[in-house]
Amino acid sequence: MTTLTDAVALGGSNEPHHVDAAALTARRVPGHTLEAPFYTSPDIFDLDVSLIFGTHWIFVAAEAELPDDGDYVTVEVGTESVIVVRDDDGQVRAFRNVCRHRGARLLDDRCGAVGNIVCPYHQWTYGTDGTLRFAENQPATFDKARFGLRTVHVRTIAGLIFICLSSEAPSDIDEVAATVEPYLLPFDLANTKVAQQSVVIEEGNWKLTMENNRECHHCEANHPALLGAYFPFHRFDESKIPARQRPVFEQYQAATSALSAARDAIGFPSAHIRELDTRVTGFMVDHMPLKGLGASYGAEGAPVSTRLLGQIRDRAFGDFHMHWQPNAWFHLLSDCAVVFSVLPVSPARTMVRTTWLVHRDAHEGIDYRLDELTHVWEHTNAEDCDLVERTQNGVGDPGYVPGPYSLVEDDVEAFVSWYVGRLDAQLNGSTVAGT
Ligand code: 3BY
Ligand code: FES
Ligand code: FE
Repeated sequence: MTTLTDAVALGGSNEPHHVDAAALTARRVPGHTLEAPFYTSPDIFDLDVSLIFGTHWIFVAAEAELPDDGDYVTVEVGTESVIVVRDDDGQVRAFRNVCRHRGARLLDDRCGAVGNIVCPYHQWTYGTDGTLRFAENQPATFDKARFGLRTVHVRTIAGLIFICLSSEAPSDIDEVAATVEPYLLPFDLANTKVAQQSVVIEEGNWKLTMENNRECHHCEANHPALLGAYFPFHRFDESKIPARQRPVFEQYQAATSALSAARDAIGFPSAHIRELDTRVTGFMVDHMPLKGLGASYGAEGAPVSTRLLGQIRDRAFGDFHMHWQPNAWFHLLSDCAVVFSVLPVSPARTMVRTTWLVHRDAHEGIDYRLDELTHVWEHTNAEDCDLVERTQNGVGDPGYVPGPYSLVEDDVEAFVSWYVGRLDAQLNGSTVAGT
């Protein structure tokens, strides 16, 4: 029997337990959820920030969030903060949000616009190209050129901005960009504008947020609004469709054929590419029809904006989506795009930033209504937020043991196996360079 005195001698129950991450990854059982420390331990959280978020390409913003020179967003990953800013020459650049004088945080707001970046402490002043332009009371020998902001790798792909915090970024990004651009460019996201943005803090580990996103097994019971738009069994094996869903499945099959014709009409690529756990920069692209009118997230599949995006000509262009490891998913429709960036806050807190994009010339109240545009994902996000919190509560309970994924949770398994594989590779000191 353990007495209270023993517990205190052992460090007390409130002391953080240090975990052996390498042992945990080594004994992970494929096809099963992770062991509890992956969702609860501060040690694993620190490793996730440094080895997963710190060394991979993470999605942070749409270019439409920075329409003008000097527009910026700040990106917080654990205790790290990055400024993503549009420079005067129109280039998107990224810098550590840390002053080169005595280390003060430079910008506090989540987004804004600057002429220069001025430190609030002693007013060291940096250009949007990161160069130090002004520093008072320095000796004659002071060389401003040595104290520019520290740069962070940044890469835009078809209007989507990705950063990598490590000194050496995975090199397979070129190959991935070349593969996904033919799918993304026809939507011309660079010529969209932000119609709405939401930030939700979920009370759960970031991996639970991602796992939840990677399956629609929970959709029928939890997402009434989403089910107004989505068939709940995209890519399900036909033999697994229950009898009660047969009639809807037949509508899905007809809509899939129509979508294929719409794609062919504009030469849009048709291949479903799934490289979720087979490369350093894991991703997946897929295209599925929508229910009812099949156009967008409006009632009965109705459009949500009068202005079609890019080269899309057929309103019934379904939902093209891209999943990105470790932190993003994207839905591109004929008249809007909804992009999601997930950032870890603490072991049991995660930020989900959702951005709704419409054609740059679409006017609110004339071409689109915000409530119609955002209805599906405002509801879906709130429902997913509850599911993530519910799961965090369960996996943090001493009664939790890992459970098996179902046949329709293969993308959850792919996310987890990518994560475990990448963590393991980094713990063993292998190179981060892409294959
Ligand atoms: O957000 C997603 O992409 C997945 C698929 C549909 C709903 N969801 C959980
Ligand atoms: Fe930024 Fe001194 S810390 S100017
Ligand atoms: Fe969901």
